[in-house]
Amino acid sequence: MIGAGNVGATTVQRLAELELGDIVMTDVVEGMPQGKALDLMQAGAIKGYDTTILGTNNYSDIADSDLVIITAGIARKPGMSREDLIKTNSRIVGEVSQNIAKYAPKAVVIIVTNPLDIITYVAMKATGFESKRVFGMSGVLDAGRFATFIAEELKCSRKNVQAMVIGGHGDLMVPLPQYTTVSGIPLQDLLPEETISRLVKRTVNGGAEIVDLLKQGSAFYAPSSAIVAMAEAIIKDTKSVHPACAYLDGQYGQEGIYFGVPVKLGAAGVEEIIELKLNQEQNDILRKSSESIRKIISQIEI
Ligand code: TXD
Repeated sequence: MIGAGNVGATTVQRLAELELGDIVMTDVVEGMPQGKALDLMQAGAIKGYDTTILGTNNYSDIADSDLVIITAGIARKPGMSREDLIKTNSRIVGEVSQNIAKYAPKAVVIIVTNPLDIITYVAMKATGFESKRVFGMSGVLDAGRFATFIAEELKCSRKNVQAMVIGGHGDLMVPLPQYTTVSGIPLQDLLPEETISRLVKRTVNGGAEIVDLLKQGSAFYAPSSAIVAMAEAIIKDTKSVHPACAYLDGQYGQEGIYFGVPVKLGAAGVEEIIELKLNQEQNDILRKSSESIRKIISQIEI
């Protein structure tokens, strides 16, 4: 785990509890990953897990990792433009990626740092890894938010809802009601169109709703659960289907950019990209989203 902040440390906690493998957690802040790792090891004595967790400030400790998750970066601060954030986080993740290539050249890499669609591209270029081994987390989180709002509206179990959200991570995400079901029942048979579009809007605004409430920082409980769902698919080679920020090579009419699409995840990373039929409005948002991503990546230096 690169970055031991809110998302990084919470993900490590969840992974440790599942005993999926030994974990190394790094950060630039001295002592902090070491302190959190010690705390998490001691939790194992009480909670009952034997996962080894090493906190460190040295990249060399990630040697030969099978899976690397990048949550390192800074959040946007008041007065900072989106471009400034792109510059800073591209620089951080560019450096992290070079170290992954050096010390863990066979790893599958999951990117979490925002702006996700851009930073995932930076990581793919900077590691030099084949694109199926470098991808981002956002769709699982966004689908989890959509599922929560649907379950609340229907007063049913969240566990029954299977939601699908694709597109960019941000204003241009595309929740897909026609590919969302409740125990196999199409969502559109259960809720009127106006209600569904209200829930879609709340999903698109889902991250901002939490930022506004927290006043400081952003969501990390649901994001860490989403990362674990993807990590588990890779570690156990389950071939689970999840939305992920994946490199498109002609799929969805796009080439050379990353954005959210349904994929099959296994030990090799993104083992297949699944193409869905979309309606006109959804296709239009995807086109807009891809144009804005393409414009930004054409301007950044890697
Ligand atoms: O859906 C998604 N993809 C997201 C993305 C959901 C939630 C959070 N999302 C993004 O993840 C968020 O916008 C941030 O870009 C990252 C991490 O979020 P988090 O909430 O964990 O941020 P923190 O708590 O500020 O943690 C970031 C840590 C912090 O401890 C820094 O010291 C560290 O990153 N950091 C570094 N670690 C290692 N190496 C370098 N160079 C470095 N720079 C900063």
